[in-house]
Amino acid sequence: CKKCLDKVIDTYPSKVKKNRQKHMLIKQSDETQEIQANTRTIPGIITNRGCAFAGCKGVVIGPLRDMVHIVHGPVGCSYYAWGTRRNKAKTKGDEKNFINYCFTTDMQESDIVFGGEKKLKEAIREAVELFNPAAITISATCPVGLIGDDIKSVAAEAEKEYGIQVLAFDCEGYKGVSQSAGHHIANNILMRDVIGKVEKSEKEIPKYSVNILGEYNIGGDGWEISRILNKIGYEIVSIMTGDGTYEELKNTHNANLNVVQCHRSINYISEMLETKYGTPWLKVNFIGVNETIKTLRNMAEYFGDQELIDRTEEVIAEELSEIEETFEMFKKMCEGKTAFLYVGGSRAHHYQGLLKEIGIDTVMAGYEFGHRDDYEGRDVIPYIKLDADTRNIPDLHVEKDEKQYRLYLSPERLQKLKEKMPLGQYAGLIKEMKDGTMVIDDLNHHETEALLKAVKPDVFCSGIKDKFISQKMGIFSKQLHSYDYSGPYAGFKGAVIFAKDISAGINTPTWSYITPPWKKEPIIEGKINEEVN
Ligand code: CFM
Ligand code: HCA
Repeated sequence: CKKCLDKVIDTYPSKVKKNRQKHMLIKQSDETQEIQANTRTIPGIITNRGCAFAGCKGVVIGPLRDMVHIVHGPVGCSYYAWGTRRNKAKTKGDEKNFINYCFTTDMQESDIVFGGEKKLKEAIREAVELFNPAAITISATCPVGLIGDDIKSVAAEAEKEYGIQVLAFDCEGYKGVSQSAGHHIANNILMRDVIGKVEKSEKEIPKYSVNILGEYNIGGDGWEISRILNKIGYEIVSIMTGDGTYEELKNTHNANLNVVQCHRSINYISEMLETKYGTPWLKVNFIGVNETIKTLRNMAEYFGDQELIDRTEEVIAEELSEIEETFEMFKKMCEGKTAFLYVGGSRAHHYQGLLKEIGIDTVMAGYEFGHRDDYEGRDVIPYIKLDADTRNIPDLHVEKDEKQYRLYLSPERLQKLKEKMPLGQYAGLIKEMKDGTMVIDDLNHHETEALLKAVKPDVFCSGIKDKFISQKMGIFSKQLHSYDYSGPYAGFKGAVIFAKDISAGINTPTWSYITPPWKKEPIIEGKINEEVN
């Protein structure tokens, strides 16, 4: 509520208050609302954001399982990026899978002083000799950019020497204002150097061929989505990048539709694929029963064949009949509760429908690093002012590939469909929120604590950095990044697992044994001194 928000920011020095105000709003559908996003966090504020390295290596390229991903930097960055996102991967046949490993140059002080290129060359040699991977990536961490190691030349030399692709990512942590910069860097290199490498004739491309973009197989979500799509009759060419492979990635342009789950992390590639190869992209959401059904129906309508449409309905009916009873039971246990959602750049939107289905209202939602289009919809893109941090990560310019450009649908049919479904479009988080609910960008720890105290939602859906703040206050917290080691949450069966986990978390008697700090301590109210200019 407005009063809560005012109270939260009232304790700030005036400059900070002015800044933070622009990152918050109370939804009002009779107004066009604007939010400030993708700008620098004020130094000193405890943010949940990560860095460009996390977005590039940790999020986008890390899940590709048949490549060796070398982290060039101190061991801490490597350790941090080691399997922590729970992006699952399985070996199929004799394919390679290095997902359980952590490869690092383990830079020491002497490497920082004298340069780390020699160590990097050595690491590539070792990786090739020991693992013989399909390709190698090198991700730069902060010190690499600061000392000026030339990872691109090392990669180019290694490519010649070993005859495999070695991709260099200049994703030093300090680039941009968050993980988001790393997504962009990763998208550019994958598009420029990997996608498009396999030429196929039209006849070789299966009719119902799709790519799943922005799905990282956290807790097995990608597997559950693939199971449903395969059951209907779709062929998945490439999944980007959860349990994905270098070999599949090269083929990404050989599909008839791209479906985009996480818009934030992959919209650069989805746009470039359309420009270069003519493949349209459809914004989908496999989180929640209704959203999954809507997605499946949109996909079937895109292809337009009655047989596929009928098969889609058959699968929906079958899947629904398997979950309905259990789902209903959990709903009864959650009905009437409220939630806060604070996650990276898409889940704070994607989970609102699923929560609603089990009777939970979202009263506050926000992204760590979403851009204005993730909040307000892609229509605002032309009006977004780019600051220096964003301009630092250049857009990759692509043009129509005369040889491989194909239109599956006529431009007229595509235009018609665009009026019915989010093809090349995303309406953003704010649109679906109820009037009076709060939207907050880059929510920090002070604001988290103050708002939890003021609003006391029944569940706080967030990540590891703030989970325990909430639980020590007696408010159940569900991690929407790692799923608290549960999942999958996608699709029909995933919705039931989610409902079960939320219902257990809300209804456990644990919370009544916790006395929140505000019940036993006097609260010191105060104001931080204004800065002296
Ligand atoms: Fe996309 Fe993601 Fe997310 Fe993201 Fe992330 Fe993630 Fe996330 Mo953690 S790609 S934006 S950078 S859906 S790692 S799998 S959970 S913050 S909301
Ligand atoms: C990242 C990864 C992360 C962190 C999750 C969390 C993930 O931001 O680099 O803070 O709980 O999903 O693993 O978003």
